[in-house]
Amino acid sequence: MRNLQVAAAFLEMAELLELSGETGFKPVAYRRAARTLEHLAEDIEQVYEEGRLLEVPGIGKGLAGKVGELLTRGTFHQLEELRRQVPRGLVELLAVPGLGPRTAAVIYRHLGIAGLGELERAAGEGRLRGLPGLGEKKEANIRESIRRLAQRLERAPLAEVLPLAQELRAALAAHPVAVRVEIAGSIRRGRETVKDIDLVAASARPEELMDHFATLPQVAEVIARGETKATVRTYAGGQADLRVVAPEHFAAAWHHFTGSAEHHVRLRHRARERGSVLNEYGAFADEAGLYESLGLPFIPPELREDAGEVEAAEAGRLPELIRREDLRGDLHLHTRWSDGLATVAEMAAQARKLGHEYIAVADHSPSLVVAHGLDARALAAQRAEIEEINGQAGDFKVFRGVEVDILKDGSLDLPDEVLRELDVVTASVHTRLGGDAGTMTKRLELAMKNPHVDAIGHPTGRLLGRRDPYPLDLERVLEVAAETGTALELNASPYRLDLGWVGLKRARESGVKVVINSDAHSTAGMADLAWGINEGRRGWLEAPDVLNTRPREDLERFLMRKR
Ligand code: DGT
Ligand code: CA
Ligand code: ZN
Repeated sequence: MRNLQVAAAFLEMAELLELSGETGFKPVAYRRAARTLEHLAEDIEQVYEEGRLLEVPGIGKGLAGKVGELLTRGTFHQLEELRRQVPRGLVELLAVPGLGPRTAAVIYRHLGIAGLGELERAAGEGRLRGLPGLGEKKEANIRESIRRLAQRLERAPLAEVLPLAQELRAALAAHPVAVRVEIAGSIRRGRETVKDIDLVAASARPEELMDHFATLPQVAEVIARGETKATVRTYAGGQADLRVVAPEHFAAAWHHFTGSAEHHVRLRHRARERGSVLNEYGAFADEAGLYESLGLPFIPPELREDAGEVEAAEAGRLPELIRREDLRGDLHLHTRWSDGLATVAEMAAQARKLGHEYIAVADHSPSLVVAHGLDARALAAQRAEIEEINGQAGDFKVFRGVEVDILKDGSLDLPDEVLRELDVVTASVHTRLGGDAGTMTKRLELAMKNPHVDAIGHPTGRLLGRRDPYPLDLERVLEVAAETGTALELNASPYRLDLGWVGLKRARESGVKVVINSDAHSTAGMADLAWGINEGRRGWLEAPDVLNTRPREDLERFLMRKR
């Protein structure tokens, strides 16, 4: 978590330097350090505490000092200085995909434009073309990017917001007048995208806590402030709300601001039927007490979506939700053989550190040329490497697998003789995503009917905030998955979370097995499984619904069934 935050601060620094006209090596150095940190498997905080910062590639004395300042203060001096100097509207322009700091600086210098609204107008009026480095085409691209950005700015992926929310929570909780501070809203419910950060605090002195909130280094501006509520804009770009309540009302308020609004409607209805009322001013020791007052067991936040959880609670049939500790392995990992950054051995070593009992290497197949897909010969060569690792791995096992492309007619990108030899075959669609529901469903159906395919990777192809799922008859897919004994992947990349929670819930109800995979392309990416667990919980999954909670022999039996 901290690694990504330090990386983000360095990226911001590089951008601010370029916006302020700096062209030398400095921005490059910050960027390089940021990239290193993004892929660093070790926790930077630990590296810092052990005094080993200078061993990290790309981090010299100067940057090491800044890492130290970031880890202890959450910011560093030069960054604060530049944030003051560079106009905010200019920074805002960088949110436009494809618009870099150099171009933004040019637009600012020539047209005095600092702000998305102004940029949109200028692009619409054709005033950008003709500026140094800007033509008609680039102007059109900027117009299109602004349009897409407007949609995306509304909701950000959870993974981009949660670390900041945790930081704000901790900073508030550290203040002497705070009795308790917690994250609420969609973040607490683990929704895959969120609109803003909701924080609830218990304190007898709300004014002081809100003063503290307003001056946190992460806070750029106070948007609104009342007696017990403050809304701020953070440097990351989003908003954060803080509500402060008296300690005796904390549990009720935390529950209220956790939502969802739909879940609350159901609860209020139930309260009325039982002759009581439910609002944020109730006095409960904790949330369990609140549910108990309604004659219900505690309902975990991930389930509070009015998706049947109140009925299930009433009937004593709430699921026992899967936890991260339940996972014993990860069956979709890319290595340097295709487009991954680490070797098989490095991925295996990291997996053992994470406590896994097994992994499957699943590099791409030949038709995915951009990702250096593997043909039969490359797979055979990889086999030798994997067998050597397994020879020295004791109880740990590396399964041989592939992420084979589902081609346009539903056939697979590798012949059956090749697939038969592998332990785990995950079949995914990566190209020709534009088909109609009939076509796309048929492609998945045919892939599942192949006797060697164990799972379908990222079944709907969605990329959160960037690409819609392709149209699919999910009920038909579930039917064939159940018939053929094919598992569906819950791809744990925080930008996919595919299959999503609504589909997962249906998969479970249909008796279809799910496999939660990181789809990691680096050792650091293997930690993404946590996002998958979060989505799985929202999808009501229990450990037995998920293939990779099984002990190895048990998993091997499942994998053998289909070939
Ligand atoms: P978001 O922000 O769109 O990702 O989703 P939420 O659920 O965090 O929504 P938000 O931030 O508007 O409100 C946080 C919680 O506060 C929400 O889940 C329930 C409660 N809440 C807010 N506004 C209302 C309302 O008008 N009626 C009810 N019943 N509850 C509300
Ligand atoms: Ca919210
Ligand atoms: Zn894939």
